[in-house]
Amino acid sequence: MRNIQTRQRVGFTRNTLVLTVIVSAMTLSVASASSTSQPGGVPEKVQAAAAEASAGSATEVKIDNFAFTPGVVTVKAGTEVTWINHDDIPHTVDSTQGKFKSAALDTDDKFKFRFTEPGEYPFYCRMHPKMTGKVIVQP
Ligand SMILES: [Cu+2]
Repeated sequence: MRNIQTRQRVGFTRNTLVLTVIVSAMTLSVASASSTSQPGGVPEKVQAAAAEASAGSATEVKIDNFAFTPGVVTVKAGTEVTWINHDDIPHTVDSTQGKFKSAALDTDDKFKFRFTEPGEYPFYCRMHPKMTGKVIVQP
């Protein structure tokens, strides 16, 4: 009985030690990660915010399998939207309001348009008029 109790206690102590080592190792790696991530004095959170901001000023619409994806994009005024054709056949991007009109886009071709005025801008493919989409521009 005594022996078992002693063994259990030893086991408990060893587990605690291992746990302590793991926790301190984690603390160390977290500490070193946060210190190496800001060599230029830019905290991670600021970098993430900057990435979000730049993502908001450029948006991509993929043309794939006879569809615009996403079909509806909402962007801030001033955002440049890029359409890229991933299909093996040509498509176009035409504003139904005559605001923009792409050439025939071959595979991997891109068309870009910067939306400066808030509003709704429906578009379609003039080769396949059932392919439609819309850009919503917010102030
Ligand atoms: Cu098309």
